Amino acid sequence: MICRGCHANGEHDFWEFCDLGVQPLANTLLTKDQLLEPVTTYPLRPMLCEKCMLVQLPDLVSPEQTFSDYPYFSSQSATYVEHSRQHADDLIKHFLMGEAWRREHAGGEGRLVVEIASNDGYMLRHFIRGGIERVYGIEPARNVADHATKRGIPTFVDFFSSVLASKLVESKDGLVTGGRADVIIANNVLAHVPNLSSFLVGLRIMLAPEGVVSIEVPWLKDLVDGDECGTIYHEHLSYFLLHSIEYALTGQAGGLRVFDVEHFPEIHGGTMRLYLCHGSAQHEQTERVREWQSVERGWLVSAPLHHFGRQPSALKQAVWSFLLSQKVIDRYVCGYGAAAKAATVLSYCGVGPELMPWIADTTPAKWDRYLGGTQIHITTPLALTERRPDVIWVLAPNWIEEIKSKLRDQCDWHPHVAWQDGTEIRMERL
Ligand code: DWN
Repeated sequence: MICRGCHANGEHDFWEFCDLGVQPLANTLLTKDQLLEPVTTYPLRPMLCEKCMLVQLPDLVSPEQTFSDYPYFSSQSATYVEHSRQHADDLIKHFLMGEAWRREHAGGEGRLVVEIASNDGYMLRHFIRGGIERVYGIEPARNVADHATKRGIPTFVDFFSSVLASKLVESKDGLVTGGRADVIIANNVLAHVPNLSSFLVGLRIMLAPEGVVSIEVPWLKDLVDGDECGTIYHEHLSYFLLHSIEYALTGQAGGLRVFDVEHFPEIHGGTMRLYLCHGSAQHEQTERVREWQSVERGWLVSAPLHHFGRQPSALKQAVWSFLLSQKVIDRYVCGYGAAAKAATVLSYCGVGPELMPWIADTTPAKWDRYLGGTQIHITTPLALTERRPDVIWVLAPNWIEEIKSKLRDQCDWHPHVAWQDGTEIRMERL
């Protein structure tokens, strides 16, 4: 194994982070006919690189296999849409209207914003609304990119890499007008990238001299402290600390530096947002970066990473005890939110339709499919009103407040709502 971050490859450089058994890909959503066919499973055993502290899975699955037809649409969560609107407005205010930008662009072609993994256009539409002259997305999943295109957001269907970055910067015609970007956004994509060096070099190639890259990625410290083993699945190849990203940036992918960092504990189980620029750019490093580095150092000394391996089996016990206790008193339990993290948890715990027959989800692309590895049916939220379950287990606990509020509006029979909180399943009356 070669570390994706620092390229360490010694036998003693890696340490097993946790063992989630063998599982199908989290977003394997089967049709009824496919239920009779074998499902391919892959080991889910992330390793920790002791040199750069990057937790990672080996490349077992090609990105094409995972992302060619993708059922995740960022716009499904109002909380996330609002978070992204504020993010876009902040980027415009701080980096696209300032003095540095005016100096660099006097007489130029206008501001350029590029988003990598732009999904259904949930974010870029705010830059178009904000009057930014040139905006485009890069999204590998054609079915998702089509939604963005229909919304009027130019979207280039491909995986981002150093080769693609050079091609796009040089491009003179067509959808992409070429040139270097003033702002590059890469939210919830770094974890999915097999060739991290090529990705980071691509950012450097594509970034204007005083431009800014804004990256959001789940923070490993939140994953560990919050016991969130559900967010470990094959799509997520890497689990980052700021430390491991800075390590990668000083290696082969050098040339960029982190100048600011922010924490969003409520987004996707705990997200860090990093701001990067060229090493020679004028953006000064903030005090927040030094504080963050020191928090991570102190945390690593307490060695929590070495204890995480116990978390999955503790969660399995909690899940079984919750489901069996409901079965004993004859309560009808359904799920809500067929998230990728739900697939990991249910598959690892061995939960099937006999304990939870269906999951409601607002995403049309998931309806009438079965969660691979569990064979649980996914259906529309209308099923809640029709079947009036006693307990609704929210399987996307990262959006618990938003979902509870929707359920309060829809479920006038006041069912119980359950959700995972670390290694516990909490439950309350709606
Ligand atoms: O990196 C990734 C991220 C950030 O999101 C991906 N690889 C895939 C995805 O992970 P996920 O599937 O675990 O994400 P969510 O956002 O936790 O998924 C929530 C699910 O719940 C979606 O299927 C949409 C659904 N949902 C719903 O039915 N009603 C969500 C909300 C908020 C709702 O109100």
